[in-house]
Amino acid sequence: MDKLTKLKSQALDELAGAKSEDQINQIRIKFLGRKGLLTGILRQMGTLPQEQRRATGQLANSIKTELEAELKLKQTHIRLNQNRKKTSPKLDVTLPGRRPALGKKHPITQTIEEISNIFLSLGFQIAQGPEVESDYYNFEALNIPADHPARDMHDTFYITDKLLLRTHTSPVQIHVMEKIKPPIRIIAPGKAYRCDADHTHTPMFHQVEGLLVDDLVTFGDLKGVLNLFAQRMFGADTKLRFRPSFFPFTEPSAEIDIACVMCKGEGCRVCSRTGWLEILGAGMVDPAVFEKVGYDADKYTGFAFGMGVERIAMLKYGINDIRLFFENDLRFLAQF
Ligand code: 2NM
Repeated sequence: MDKLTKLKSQALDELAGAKSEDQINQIRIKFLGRKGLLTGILRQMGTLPQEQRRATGQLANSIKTELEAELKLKQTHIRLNQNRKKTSPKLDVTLPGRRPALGKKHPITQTIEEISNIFLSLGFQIAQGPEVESDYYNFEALNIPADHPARDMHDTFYITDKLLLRTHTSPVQIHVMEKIKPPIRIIAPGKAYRCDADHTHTPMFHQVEGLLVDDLVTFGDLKGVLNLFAQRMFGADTKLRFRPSFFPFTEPSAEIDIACVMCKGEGCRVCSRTGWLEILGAGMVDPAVFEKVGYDADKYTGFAFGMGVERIAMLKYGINDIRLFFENDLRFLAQF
């Protein structure tokens, strides 16, 4: 029995030092194999005196069971370790980190900022106002009385009979003129709403409107400012065309075209074979508007203009459907 206990601790010692499956197998063979040390002792049981056989046999068997279990456990550990080494990648701390995918500004936001920066560089300031307006600020103060035919053009979203979603950002200019005296140089970028929807109209769209009021402001000043704007926005060789038009809030009024960005004035599908694309409406502020805000119409003159941001972006980037701006398809947005 003494020999058995020693054999057991010898086996466990050797097992503790084993580093590979191969070594474990060697130990298994050495102690439990057909010619193994423990097997040898079990074979000699018959030579023991009758009274010692039972206890010795029990001890030998329990040691055999224990060793088998220890061998198996050690083998499992070694296998786990090998797998870990195989699957865990080597860490190269000198590699650059993974760059996160960066988002960017929506093309309409980019266009608003581009337009705004041009006017900011000319000394205009940015003005903002509410999107829910009263009938007075959206229409009445802009010389569009209740029975005026221009109201039909606006496809207004009414909230109550006096409250509405602004159909243009012009009411912002009225708020500013009520608050401060000339000289005024502002632009009002923002959302406008009209009940209209097709490939060139969405119920919500963006505008940038501008207003400059001072003494001795002329239509020539308007032409100079808009020329400079168009050349910064569409390129230094951009030519403008002023066509007579009508707005209730300006007199005289004009619609302004640039030579078609697609065909350079040759005539194509984009410009309906005219060679021109409308980008702006503008004019000299009607004295009736000045009277509404309490400006002396004999003392001051001013010009105002307005443009649709989606329209500008569509012309600049050659986009044929305004709805692309509102679908938020990353395949479209990621191109800007
Ligand atoms: C346009 C065209 C022409 C305009 C006029 C005013 C105001 F408030 F000063 F009278 N703001 N914006 C204006 C003038 C807007 O958009 C096509």
